[in-house]
Amino acid sequence: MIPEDHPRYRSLMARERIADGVRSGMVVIEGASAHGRGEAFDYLLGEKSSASAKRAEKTAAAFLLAGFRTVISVNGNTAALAAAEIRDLAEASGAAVEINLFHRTDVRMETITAHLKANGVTVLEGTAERLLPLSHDRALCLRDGIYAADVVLVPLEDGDRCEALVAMGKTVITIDLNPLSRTAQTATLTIVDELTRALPNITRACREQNPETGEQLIADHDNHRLLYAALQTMQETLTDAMD
Ligand code: PTJ
Repeated sequence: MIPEDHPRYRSLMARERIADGVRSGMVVIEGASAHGRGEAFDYLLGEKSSASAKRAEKTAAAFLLAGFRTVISVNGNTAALAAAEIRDLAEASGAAVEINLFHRTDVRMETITAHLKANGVTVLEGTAERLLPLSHDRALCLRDGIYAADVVLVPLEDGDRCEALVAMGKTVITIDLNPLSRTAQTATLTIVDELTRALPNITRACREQNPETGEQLIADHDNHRLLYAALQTMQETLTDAMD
């Protein structure tokens, strides 16, 4: 039992959710390692949403609201950490939700689907086909889901699918605490922020944003600038710590 007044309560609770996810079969053991890498980068952000991340989150809302067919792609870590936040974002943005796993098994697909549904998420279901040009199981997706989408949100992604989706002409938004990852470097829009902070910020922007603001955010979007700003924030944290 983690006491609420523990100074690292939020971080420890997230770790608990990942550990529970491993125990229930929702999260793969590799997902626990991915989470630890995220935690390390979050320290460098001061565990808060930077000004550039907040701008990225508003721009993500603009892309999602402007999309013709938008899909939120959910993996094991995302489901374990943020099922309720995914539900709220899907409702606010009108995006569909599809499960896409790197370590795909039928049992994991069923466990994650049940967990999302229990949290009020409507999950796209059907027969997945090998529709993406990838040699692993992330190639499997729904023809009327990720394959047909013009805008896809891929939180905590592992690289080559992001590249493949961009090459297919889709707008790919990622949430990744590591600004140096292949996903972060190749996505159309990279939100360098922690998943459970980023999702509510995007949801709020979807609820509040007017179309003119959205159009302007998309027109001004420059992912290189966002990545540079995230690295600068991390550098400032390190410099301050050394003073
Ligand atoms: O559930 P599966 O089978 O699809 O597998 C999911 C994992 C996460 C194991 C798989 O996608 C993977 O190996 O991912 P990577 O390559 O480790 O990339 C995950 C990225 O997410 C890393 O760059 C982490 O820094 C980042 N990350 C981890 N936790 C968070 C995060 N970013 C934002 N918020 C987090 N909570």
